[in-house]
Amino acid sequence: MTRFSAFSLFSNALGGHKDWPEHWPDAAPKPAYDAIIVGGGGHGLGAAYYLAKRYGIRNVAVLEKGWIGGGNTGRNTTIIRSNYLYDESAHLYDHAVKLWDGLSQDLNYNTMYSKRGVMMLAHNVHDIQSLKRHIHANRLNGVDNEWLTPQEAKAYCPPLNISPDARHPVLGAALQRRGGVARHDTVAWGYARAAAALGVDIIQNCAVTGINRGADGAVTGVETTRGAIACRRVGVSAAGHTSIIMRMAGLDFPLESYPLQALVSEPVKPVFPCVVMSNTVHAYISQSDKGELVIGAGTDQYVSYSQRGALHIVEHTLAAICEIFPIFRRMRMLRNWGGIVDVTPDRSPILGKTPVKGLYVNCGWGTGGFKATPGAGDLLAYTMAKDEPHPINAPFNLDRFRNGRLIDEAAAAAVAH
Ligand code: FAD
Ligand code: PYC
Repeated sequence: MTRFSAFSLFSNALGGHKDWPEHWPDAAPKPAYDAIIVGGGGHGLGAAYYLAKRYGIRNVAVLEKGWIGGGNTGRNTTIIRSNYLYDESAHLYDHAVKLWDGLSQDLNYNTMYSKRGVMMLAHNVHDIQSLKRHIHANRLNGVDNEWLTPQEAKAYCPPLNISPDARHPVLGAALQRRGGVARHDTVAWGYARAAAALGVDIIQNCAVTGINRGADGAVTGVETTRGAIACRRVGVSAAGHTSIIMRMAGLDFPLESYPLQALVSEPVKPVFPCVVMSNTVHAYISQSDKGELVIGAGTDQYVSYSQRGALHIVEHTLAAICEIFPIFRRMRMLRNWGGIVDVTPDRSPILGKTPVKGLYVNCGWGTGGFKATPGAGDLLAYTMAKDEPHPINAPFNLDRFRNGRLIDEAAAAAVAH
């Protein structure tokens, strides 16, 4: 039934954990866990690991409806960077980039994080102004980012076509040298193995179908496809599906779910030394250690929960890639796939407490949450352990959609929204 049975231990649930809170309602089942995380992606597994490692909360279960890492964590193009415009975002994403740095050592698992540089292309005057604004804002926040002329961009990435009569002329580029890529599934596996070693139960093929609440409205546990589990602290980290789960607790979330797709080419020898993103034509590309060109497209224009995107979206992406890198025109594509991303109105995540006591949320990372994986896990763990947000994630609260303190990062990604 489970693919990784070593992780799938119900030991805590069956063993009858003794330390339930004193004020637990008599009629309610005693809590089996000190904390439950819904969603076994990198963020959820990371949160479980940090709960155990940093706060000694080891009696934790991660409930995953499919298999760990089978969601967006295993479907993305793995771009890691922190060149976001606003102060709040720079702090958030740079916190994650700093954690990526020591992650392989921390987990004793090679995440294959490679700081090969992320270059964002400018094709018109607006791009130049916008990218330079990002560069200045980033540097004020201590985040590295620098401007390159077209010739410097080509020297950094030789396959780039900088001919002035190209269809998408390159007028310059912003380069974050600390940016790069990692190997997506290693992150899920690394966190899972390290969390399991600290006592966390990872339960696959176990979808959460309901959130139980007591007379005072606080969380008392979850209903799942494998039975009810009592717990007073539940963190939801179920990218793409958050609004469905929040509705189980009577909450409406400002999220829309869209398919986002990517594809890889046949493997070739090393030819592409960095990551290139074009925000204007919605295309991004790198080369994996297996040799495949990893190419990402934009989101579909319609909401959907299907894990595949519309064909005309990838056609547009491939046309743009072939114009910018004519060297790749004869490459064959091997496979493509999609994930479901949940997007907020300001394209920034929601990470913190919810109006329901004991219910915490990490969502809305949209097209850009892989880079945030260690940071999101770390901050969700902090918020759940202390029942208050860390200063880094405090601005990313739900209230901002009521009080208007939005953090609009719509220009931060190369992905069409
Ligand atoms: P997931 O890995 O999706 O984990 C959530 C888990 O919740 C899933 O495994 C799901 O099965 C589970 N779940 C859902 N409902 C339930 C339920 N009811 N009960 C139990 N479990 C449930 N980000 C970047 O930073 N850089 C990129 O280059 C990048 N490229 C992308 C390209 C594509 C094609 C896609 C789809 C996304 C991309 N992203 C990128 C975004 C990034 O992948 C996500 O933001 C990130 O991986 C989210 O991680 P997660 O752990 O929150 O989600
Ligand atoms: O956020 O860097 C990013 C990204 C690249 C592709 C999809 N998201």
